[in-house]
Amino acid sequence: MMRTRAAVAVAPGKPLEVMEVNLEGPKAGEVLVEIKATGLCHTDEFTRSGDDPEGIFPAILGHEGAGVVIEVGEGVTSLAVGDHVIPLYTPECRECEYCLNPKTNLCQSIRSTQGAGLLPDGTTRFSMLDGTPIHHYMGCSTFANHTVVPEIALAKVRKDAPFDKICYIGCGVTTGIGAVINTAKVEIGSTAIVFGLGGIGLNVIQGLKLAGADQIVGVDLNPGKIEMATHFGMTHFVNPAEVEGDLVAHLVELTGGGADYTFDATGNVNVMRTALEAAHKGWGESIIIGVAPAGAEISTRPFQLVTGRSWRGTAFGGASGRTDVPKIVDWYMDGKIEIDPMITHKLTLDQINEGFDLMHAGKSIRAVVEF
Ligand code: NAD
Ligand code: AHE
Ligand code: ZN
Repeated sequence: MMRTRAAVAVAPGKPLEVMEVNLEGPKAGEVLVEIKATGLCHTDEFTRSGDDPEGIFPAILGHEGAGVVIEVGEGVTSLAVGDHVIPLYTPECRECEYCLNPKTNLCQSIRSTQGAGLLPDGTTRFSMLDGTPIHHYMGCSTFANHTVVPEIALAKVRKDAPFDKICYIGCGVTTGIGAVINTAKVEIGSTAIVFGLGGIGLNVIQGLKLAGADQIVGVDLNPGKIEMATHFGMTHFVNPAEVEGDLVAHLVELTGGGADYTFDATGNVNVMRTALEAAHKGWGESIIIGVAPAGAEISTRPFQLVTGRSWRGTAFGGASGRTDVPKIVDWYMDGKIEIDPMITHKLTLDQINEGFDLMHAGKSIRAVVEF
């Protein structure tokens, strides 16, 4: 048992509370990681706010981290003390029915305990100093200076990559770029529309440029996002608040009949409908990335699908983390993709709630907490 500092989500809708917590050492198949940096993703805020139907409290949130292996539990063979790692909320056991099917990245080997805020043996390693158990979150809990993660949920990455940048590969970068490359499999010369130019949408844009898309339309209510999106490859910007008449009709005209690929990175179900309907008749594919509020449902006229549009979704950009994440770290180190401009704010753990304020104000792309 050791002590570490963590930002604890004590109750839904409450600010995180930074405190000392107890952390038990790694059991069989588990690894103790010292987190060096973590990003704040909109999904953390979704859970903190109380909107996530899967939200459990008290919990240590955070799923976009990077750090160093401090101790390995019994039977751990793929990692050693001193390795640099990125925790994976979508693990890769390489043995389950899902891992063995190339059509999905959704490893299910530990999904039930992970969803219950526990490690695979059904218990938690975190507790308050008075002994109250604290739940894990998405199997990662990176809003803590130290965390325990299953071996199958850690990608080993090169040691020369900076933690304060590659932590973002733990969710936003991989989700956005992967949605383009793994899920949509966008071809050179495609047209695309990206709804929501935040931490995920900008990475969709970066992925589209990498894939060789010709037209990349960005849609956002916040014109403050134009400069950054243009930097990453956006060719046209549309602010729905400034469009007179029907937004779908406007986008269909702008893309010459609808886009080959559209992406929702807002989590708003009305936007998801617009995205589907702005996809090209006959072949357009719309990919849902955004996480919608509890109870929200998507709808459209079935005719939209009958006439050849398809609706799809993606988690963690379709990436198999232990295999793909080290490669994305290489892409960053080789200059194939950019991360630095998107890390707009650096915070200490004590300032973590300011990161959520910046997110709400639309002022940050990614705020990163450095330990
Ligand atoms: P963010 O807050 O950084 O960005 C959201 C953007 O959407 C903002 O720029 C905002 O101005 C814009 N927006 C909001 N309403 C809009 C509207 N009606 N029309 C156009 N633009 C609008 O959030 P983020 O971190 O980029 O996350 C985006 C979504 O993706 C969230 O729902 C998050 O939970 C989800 N997400 C999903 C996955 C996955 O694996 N599927 C991974 C990470 C995040
Ligand atoms: N708990 C929410 C759904 C949350 C969700 O969709 N999570 C994504 C990752 S978002 C990362 O920022 C995911 O990977 N889902 C797959 C899974 O198995 O959870 C709810 O609505 O219940
Ligand atoms: Zn995320």
